[in-house]
Amino acid sequence: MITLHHLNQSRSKRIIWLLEELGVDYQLVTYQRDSATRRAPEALKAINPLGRSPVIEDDGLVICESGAIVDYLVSRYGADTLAPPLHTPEHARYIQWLHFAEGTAAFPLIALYLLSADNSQKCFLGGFAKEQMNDVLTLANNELADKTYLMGDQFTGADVLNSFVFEKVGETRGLKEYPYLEGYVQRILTRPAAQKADALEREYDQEVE
Ligand SMILES: N[C@@H](CCC(=O)N[C@@H](CS)C(=O)NCC(=O)O)C(=O)O
Repeated sequence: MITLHHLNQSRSKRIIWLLEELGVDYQLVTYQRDSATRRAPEALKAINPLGRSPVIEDDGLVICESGAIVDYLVSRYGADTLAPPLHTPEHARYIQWLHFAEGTAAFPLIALYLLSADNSQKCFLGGFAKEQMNDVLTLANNELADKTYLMGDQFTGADVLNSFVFEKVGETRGLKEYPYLEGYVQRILTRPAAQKADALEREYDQEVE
């Protein structure tokens, strides 16, 4: 059985969502952030020396990094459904979107979040991150102008992975200026597996009253 080391209010919710989409057996080991430092507890370092989530264990294999986890899980359990066929241009584009999520889209989101914790976005980094965030959202909005999902008609692991940034931006500032992206986010988040992940994330989040 797959084990997911899940930290509350984190990128890990996407992995619950993916496991639900795949319909595989899994169990959660849950951790709570320190409410002041926002860091994960020391216990998480027993499975990932960096003490970060998500982490999965499957057949004795431990894998960190949400992009790698999505790639691994889809390749092993959902290659026929949640990814375009291997060795096709579509598969190459799919891999590009997988890397985009953590390699490009997450940076401005995290920078803006950390600056907001300091109550100061009016600085070089704040302006830089806002511009990059708008670039990311514009790119995704244009891409989705004539598509149901990032890969066209097929819902894939890339949609699950990229949802982290789009969902968070939707919650904090809304996506009205990006109507195609806004419709897309509503569409993917109403999938039963996404709703289940949301419910489980809330259930295991001790910060939610
Ligand atoms: N690029 C990594 C980032 C992992 C990461 O930073 N996770 C955060 C939660 S979203 C975390 O565990 N933070 C706890 C800490 O830094 O102590 C991934 O995609 O898995």
